[in-house]
Amino acid sequence: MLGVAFGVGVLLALAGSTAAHDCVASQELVSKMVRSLEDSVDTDELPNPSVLLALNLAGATDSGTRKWLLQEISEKAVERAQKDMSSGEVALYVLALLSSCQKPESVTALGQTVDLLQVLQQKTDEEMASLEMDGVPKTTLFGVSLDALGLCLAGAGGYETPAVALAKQLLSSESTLSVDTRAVAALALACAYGRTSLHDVRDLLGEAVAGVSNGFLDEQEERDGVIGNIYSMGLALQELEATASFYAPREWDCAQAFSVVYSHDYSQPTAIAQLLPALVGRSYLEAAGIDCTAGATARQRLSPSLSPKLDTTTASRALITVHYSIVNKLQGQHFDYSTSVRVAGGSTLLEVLEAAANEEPDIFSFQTEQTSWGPMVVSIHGLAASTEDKTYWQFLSSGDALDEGVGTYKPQDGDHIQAVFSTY
Ligand code: B12
Repeated sequence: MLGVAFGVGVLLALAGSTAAHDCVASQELVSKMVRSLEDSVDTDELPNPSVLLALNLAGATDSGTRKWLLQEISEKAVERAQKDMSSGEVALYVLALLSSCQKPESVTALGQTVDLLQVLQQKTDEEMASLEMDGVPKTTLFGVSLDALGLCLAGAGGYETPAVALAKQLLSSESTLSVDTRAVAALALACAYGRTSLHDVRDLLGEAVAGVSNGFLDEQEERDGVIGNIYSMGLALQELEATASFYAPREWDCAQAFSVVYSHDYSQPTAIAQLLPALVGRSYLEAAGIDCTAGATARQRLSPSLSPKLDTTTASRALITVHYSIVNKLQGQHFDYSTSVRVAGGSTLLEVLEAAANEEPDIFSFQTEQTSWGPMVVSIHGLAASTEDKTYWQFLSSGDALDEGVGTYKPQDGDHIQAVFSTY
């Protein structure tokens, strides 16, 4: 373990991940975000490893909620890791455990012990086998990036092959990877860069990280501080925090990037959890180097009942009309149905879908699955998304893909929403 701690220290220094600038959010904002993460912890839902990781990186290691979350994560790891968890999920569990100073290679709960690193290595191998055979991973390159980061930070083997594959994808001229994926991939590569002794590999990894960072800096300059969309900013900021030495002597106008996220009120726990580390000048790259004895910021946990979550004004809101279409031109029997529904202004898209399904259940019935980002629509009109075929229901407004899901997006009067069965 000492070796691991030393290795991580070295790679953090190499990657320049200590905040080399003044961009750190106010204590008030950090405390507000920590409270909102703590309040988001719901005993009835699956624990969210991103929340535990963020609380630890923000130094909020003294709360009861955090301890409960850690216990839940250990229990779910023992129960689910080998059964129904994706490689990326296992990787997030590994990062959450590392950031809690727990050994992922020996997670004990409910009278059982599981080696989560071995599970992660095995699942990463499956991702790589699929990537080599079919040109696409079993899940996504975002997942593979988390895998490489988890294995590398844990000091385990098996991170180098995915790191090299990710570097090649990042450097490919045909690459269309999202900002979110590029950010996590670059964090993984920065970790691998600090560990590998092979010069060729190091050069390749360094070139790919520099490419991602410079691409982000260019985009920030061109788009008034925005990199990707408001929800990719958290991971992009973490990447830029962590890779200063890869884009030196170029400098990062972090104040401009921070002003973009300050102007948005993030409410989803996973969005806050991806952003908070960057706001305290840290990144996932530091997950294995946390001082768990220091409860840096003493805080009172607010009772969930004190944080108003429900908008109770629905009844008095004026009605709006939303046009809604469902389109499948991809698989089996093609279809294209449209309707218009009246809902109270300020309703979520989920409420629009429910109204349409209530009016014409034979056509607009749908199913959702609870995820770390809220309800995800997994089936409409009996046609289900499939991870195997890499199909999903994509949501658009007037032809533009939404940057929020049905649980958060609030359509305007006259909005034309389309759900289009698509591939990714
Ligand atoms: C990969 C990915 C997808 C893949 C998931 C494929 C798969 N089966 O693995 C696909 C292409 C299907 C997808 C779809 C969508 N996505 Co997406 N996705 C991601 C990405 C890049 C990584 C998620 C991940 O793998 N996490 C790691 C795993 C281990 O964690 P997990 O919790 O198990 O991940 C699951 C959820 O994240 C879920 N999921 C993925 N995207 C979304 C979006 C929403 C709204 C919900 C509720 C769930 C969800 O799928 C994952 C696998 O089951 C994130 C980026 C990010 N910053 O997190 C965006 C991200 C979560 N997606 C986003 C969006 C907007 C969407 C869409 C709404 C886009 C659209 N216009 O249709 C749709 C969902 C529509 C629906 N049917 O409800 C936003 C969410 C922002 C927000 N505030 O809600 C993100 C943050 C990207 C961004 N910066 O805009 N996505």
